[in-house]
Parts: sequence; structure tokens; C-alpha cells
Amino acid sequence: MSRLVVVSNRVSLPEPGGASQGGLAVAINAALRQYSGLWFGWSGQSTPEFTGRISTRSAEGVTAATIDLEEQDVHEYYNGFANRTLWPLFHYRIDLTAFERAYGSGYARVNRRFAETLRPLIERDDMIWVQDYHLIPMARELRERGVENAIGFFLHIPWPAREILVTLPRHQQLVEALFHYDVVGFQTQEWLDAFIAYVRYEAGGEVLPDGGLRAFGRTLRAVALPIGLDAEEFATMAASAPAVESFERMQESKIGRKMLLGVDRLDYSKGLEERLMAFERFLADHPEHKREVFMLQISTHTRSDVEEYQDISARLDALSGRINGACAEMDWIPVRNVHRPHGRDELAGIYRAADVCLVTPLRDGMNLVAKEFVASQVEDDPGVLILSRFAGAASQMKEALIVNPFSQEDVADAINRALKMDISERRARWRTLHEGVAKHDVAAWRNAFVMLLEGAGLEQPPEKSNRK
Ligand code: ADQ
Repeated sequence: MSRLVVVSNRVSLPEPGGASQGGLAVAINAALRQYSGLWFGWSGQSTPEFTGRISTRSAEGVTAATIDLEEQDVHEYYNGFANRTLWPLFHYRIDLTAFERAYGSGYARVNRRFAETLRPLIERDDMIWVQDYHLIPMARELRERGVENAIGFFLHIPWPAREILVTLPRHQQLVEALFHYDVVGFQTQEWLDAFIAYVRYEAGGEVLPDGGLRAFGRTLRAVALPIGLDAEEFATMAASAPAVESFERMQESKIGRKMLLGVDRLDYSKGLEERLMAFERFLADHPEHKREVFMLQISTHTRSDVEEYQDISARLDALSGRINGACAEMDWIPVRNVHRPHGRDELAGIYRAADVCLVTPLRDGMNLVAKEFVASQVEDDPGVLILSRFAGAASQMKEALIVNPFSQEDVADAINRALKMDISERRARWRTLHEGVAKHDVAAWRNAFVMLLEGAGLEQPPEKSNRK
């Protein structure tokens, strides 16, 4: 059996007695164990100069190989091109996108350094699976160093419409780099269609009769493969003592009121301010619900070295303060605004206690919070999911109340509908949603991708490869 080599910006091995890792890390660790694999990436540490020294560590049959990056790399590649150029652009925020040559150079340099350092670790039959927008040029860099193995790429965030992508200087270079992969995966058909449209109309490429895509003199297989939860792990966690404890604590503090819940990283793509304004609108339109409901918004800090993230929490605090100032009564506060990080088990209990979960990003590759909320509910009395049509999850979770997060009226109407929904409709919607979450889980996602990679390896044995 071939070995699997996963490459991602950061590496997350299970720590003995450490915090729970998150669905993606758990899934990748499981795949790596199955294929006795290697996980390669940045350690998260920086040094004044790049050394290329590899640190290796093994846990539960998985080996992690990490490198430190130079301070300038962190500035130009991670905080710069990844999080100030590609992230906003791919989330349709041209207004927040930084177009700086130095960032582009830093991105190319780090991808080169990753490839140079990884190259000697690659064995002849390895399958290589690169994760996310930080590392788009990795395959090209590896090919230039003689790597002929099957290489796949999965994009966790949206692929933008071609009209947006062409605002990026050297956009064609970025797309051309993708054609050095054998398999490229997107979260939804919509993002895949946007990619195909670029390839056809901007790069003069074509869709081949067997479904392959051809451009820049190369061929790749592009697929829509939505990521899922580790549903089993999540169910175990939801039944754990910390989850039960946080559920009971929440129930007690609700004192019979209905709870609307939001759980997000503090990121402008998640539509946090729009959500709070929609709740304000709901309170104005439906004063009969006042005192009966409150919103708990849990949003934790992220990417705090990036300027665009620094004032998000201040704006959110000001907005929730304004709503509370205008609407609160001596024994009722409409918005509980929490920034403290929560463990995944604690979160599972909070999800279970929620009557309505608001997942209303302005643009999102998938959104696992929507799936975690569904996985945490119990059949007797399931809560209602309100989901943005602009989250990748909306393409699978059609039984949610689908909303336009840019319209406060639309979201306010959905909150009203969710609160009034009778138990039989809640159960019917939840059952279908739950079946989907259980069936399309992270193992299904991973296995489908790895199978495509195995196929790619068989189609192009190294000695007959035309890749050079
Ligand atoms: P993220 O944008 O980080 O990831 P998301 O899928 O919403 O997106 O959440 C990832 C995880 O973080 C979830 O497990 C969630 O529980 C946790 N999380 C979020 N907010 C939290 C909070 N306040 N406290 C504690 N935990 C929190 C990217 C893409 C997504 C895509 C994922 C996976 O942007 O669209 O779903 O990758 O592919």
C-alpha cells in the first residue's frame, strides 16, 4: 500500500492528554495512520533566518515533520499573501484585499522552501495530498524537483467567480500552478463550476469527454467533495462529562427562555455584525418575543497579527452593547457576547442547549459549525438551523431555513419562523439533516479523495509519465 504524505500550512498531531484537535486534524490523523503516513508543515515558530531544519515527532503511528519559518516569511506568506490577499479575495472581499508584490514573492519563496525541504523525504510510491490556499504552488515546485508521484490538492475555502479572481495580478500563474496536481477538490459544485468557467473562458482550456480538465498543456481531475464531520467522534464527545455539564449549565441559565446561538471565529467572512443587526431587527419587528429569547454569540479571536482582524471584536462589542443598552431590562439581556475560547466538548453541550443556531456567513467554503449543531441535537426536541445560502454547507443541508445574510428582514423572518416551528416539523427537518451529516462524514470525504489519488497514481505510472 502506498504511503500518504499530507502537506498543510500547520500540522496538528494528537498530544497525550492534550486538547481535542478539531475534525479536520482528527480525519487526517486517521488517514495517516491507515497509510502509515507523514504530515509535513510549518511548526508555527519563527526564527530570524530560515534554517531548513526538520523536526520530527511521532504519535499513534503518524509522523509529523515540521519546519520553522523566517520572520519575514510569516509576515509576507502567512499574514500577507495567504491571509491578506487570497483569503479576502476568495471570500469576495476585494475591498479588503492587499495587492502587494512582496506578499506574492514571500508566498512563492515559502512554497519553494516547503518543497525543497520535503523533497528528500518523498519515496517513490508515496501519494501526496496538499491542503488549502496557502500551498497552491506546491505541486509545481515538487514537479520542478523531479517528483512524479500522484499529487492532490483540496481547497477548504470558496473558489471565487472569475470576475473576482481576475482582479489578482498574475491570477493565471496561480491557476496554472494548480494544473501540476493530478486531482483538485472543491467543497461544492458551485466552486467547481467557477473554477471550470475560469479554465474555459480565461485560460482557453477545455473539459475532456472523460470529465478531465485540460489547460496549460496539462490535464487534471477536478471534483466537488464536501468535507464532513467526524460524526462518531462528535457523538462520543457530546455524551462526555464536560458536554453534559455545559448543557446543564446552559439549561439552568436559560430559565425557560429560548436561546439563539452563534459560534464563529472572529472573521469578517462570518457575517457577525449582519447577524446581530438582524437580531435587533427581529426584536423591533416582533416585540412579543422580547424577554422570551436571547442570543449567545461565542466568537474567538483569530489571526490577530492581521490588521483587518484587529477591530472586529471592538465593532461587535459596540454593536451588542448598543442592542443591550436599547433593549435590555433589569432581568433580561438580549445579547450575551462571549470571546473566551471553548473546548469542543464544552461546545457540544452548548449546541445541544440551543433552540436555534444561526450560521450566517457572507461567504464560506463549507462551515462545520452547521454540521456540529445538527450532530449535537437529540431527536426528542431538536433545535432549528438557520443557514446562509452563501455557505458551502447550504448545498447539502437543504432542510435548514436557508437565508440571505445580507437581508436583515430575511434573517429576522427566519428567526421568527424557527421559534414558532412545531415539534413535528422540527423533528422531520432534523432527521433528514442528521442523516446527511452522518452519511457524508469526514471519513467518506477523505476516502473518496484518497481513492481518486490512488487512481491517478495508477493512470500515470512514473516511468510512463509525461509530466516533465
Ligand atoms: P473555518 O473558517 O475555521 O475553516 P468552520 O468550518 O466554521 O471554519 O469551523 C471550523 C472549526 O472551528 C469547527 O470545528 C468549530 O467548532 C470551530 N470553531 C469555530 N468557532 C469557534 C469558537 N468560537 N470557539 C470554539 N471553536 C470554534 C475553513 C473554511 C470552512 C470549512 C473548514 C473545513 O473556512 O468553510 O468548513 O475550513 O474545511
